[in-house]
Amino acid sequence: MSHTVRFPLRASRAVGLAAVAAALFGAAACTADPAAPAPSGASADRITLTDQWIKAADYGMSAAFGTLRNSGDAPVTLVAAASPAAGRMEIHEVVAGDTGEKTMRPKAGGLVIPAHGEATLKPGADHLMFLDLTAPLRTGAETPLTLTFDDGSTTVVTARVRDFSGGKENYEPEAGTAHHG
Ligand SMILES: [Cu+2]
Repeated sequence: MSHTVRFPLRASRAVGLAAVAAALFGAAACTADPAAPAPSGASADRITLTDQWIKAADYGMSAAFGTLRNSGDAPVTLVAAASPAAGRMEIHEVVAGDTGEKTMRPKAGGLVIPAHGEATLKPGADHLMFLDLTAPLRTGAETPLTLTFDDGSTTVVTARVRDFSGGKENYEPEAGTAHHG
């Protein structure tokens, strides 16, 4: 008597588990949809970069400059930059070294753009450093710059390469390994 009851129970439980498994895999496939857009962060929407340009260079290092403006009610911090023209990029500041010469180094914590204010990137001061150039930066060429802000949001701008003979700061030796050039 008990046998005839148990078999149908086991069978129906197995079917039930299979149905649950199918439902779980179905849900996982939906959430992993690569076409789903990333949430757009607010910081990137509030920042504009104008008058942007990059110093021409044949190899090694270069730098990008311009004016970052923040239209928002809260400060925004630029935390990273990237470009296909550079193996890697850093946000730099320029400080006076022990002997008075200008030395550049990564800006700790990134570059803050004040609420309803601006941050200027210029030779001899804050700049976006190109390290390990992937190809010569020729005058007149354009390259995209991807800026990443504190909330993870990003914006892409195009910058043109310009001739510029100034801004030859030294690179603080202990700050990195890619200071050749
Ligand atoms: Cu630099």
